[in-house]
Amino acid sequence: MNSSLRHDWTLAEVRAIHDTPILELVYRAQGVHRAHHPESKVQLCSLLSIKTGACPEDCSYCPQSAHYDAGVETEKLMGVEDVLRSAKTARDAGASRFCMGAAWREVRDGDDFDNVLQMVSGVRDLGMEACVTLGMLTDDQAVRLKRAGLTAYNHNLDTSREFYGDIISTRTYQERLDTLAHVRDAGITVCSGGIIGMGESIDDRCGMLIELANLPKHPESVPVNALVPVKGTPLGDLETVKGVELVRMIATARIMMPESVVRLSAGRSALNEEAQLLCFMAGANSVFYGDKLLTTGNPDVDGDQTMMREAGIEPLIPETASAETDAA
Ligand code: SAM
Ligand code: DTB
Ligand code: SF4
Repeated sequence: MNSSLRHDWTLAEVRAIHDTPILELVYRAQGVHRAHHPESKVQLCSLLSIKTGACPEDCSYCPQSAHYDAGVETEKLMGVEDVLRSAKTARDAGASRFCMGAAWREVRDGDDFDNVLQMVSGVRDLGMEACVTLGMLTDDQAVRLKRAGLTAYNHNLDTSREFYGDIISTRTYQERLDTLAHVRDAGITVCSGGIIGMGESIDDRCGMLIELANLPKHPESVPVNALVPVKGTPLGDLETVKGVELVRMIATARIMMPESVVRLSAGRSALNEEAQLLCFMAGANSVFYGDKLLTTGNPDVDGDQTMMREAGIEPLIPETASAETDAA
């Protein structure tokens, strides 16, 4: 473990970083970035909703919750072949990680989980990293996912411990942390981050980053989402966050967790190109790539390719993208 990585951040310290004048903050974050990551490279991750809607949880940001009517069509678990066809299309368009999301509260053993295991090994066989986000997980289920070849498990803390109850009442912060521990113990890399723009305070944003950085090991990837307000959800009428708020959050995450991949995630459609480039300057080195997130839109592939080409940004292809390198 790298002893220069810190796990003892305090709120006062993190607030001071977050609130630094923006040009100074971005300069500092870019310095940290260059010390730990190749410059001008951004990983392209594609996302697919493999099971959509009718979720029993009441997460107030989420259009897939059965508690609200956000007009999302419910769909049962997709077939393995269809998922792998979609993964191949994403790979051929340049993605190196394929992320599969299911609107489940938790994983249940049985046919559906067995099919997800087949999806994971099929994606790895295509030479891509495989990530899933399936809700809560037991230690045994995490081990089975690892055996199937899973690269990363996405499970977001979403906000601070203090604000969590204002957003979700059907599960606790501790349950989130327990699943992250099962993932870590199984030897799967951890993808965990959160959402800004849900009515939380700046201290809540910093508090969430502290929870992530003070875990025994930093998550290997940290998605920073801006709320996509969806009509019908309790947060559907909120305004989208300003680009500069994402820049501050990304820069602060980059400085606190120097080796992690920081993903500029949901909310990119509401940002112009310049704001996105400032996020990359602040240390974001991954995006969701493909016309759709789970149920909402994302910048289209052609536009992203043009933006990257004009900016001289190249795809970051991790060694773990190749199935052969991860036989252990
Ligand atoms: N059901 C699983 C869970 O909650 O962990 C996996 C799927 S869930 C949709 C994955 C993540 O999507 C959430 O943790 C949240 O961070 C993000 N998300 C959901 N709705 C969103 C929205 N409207 N805007 C931004 N992010 C959102
Ligand atoms: C993450 O942090 N963001 C992604 C992924 N992990 C699963 C999900 C974003 C969802 C945005 C709303 C939607 O499309 O339904
Ligand atoms: Fe369900 Fe996940 Fe959406 Fe919460 S965020 S309602 S658990 S799909």
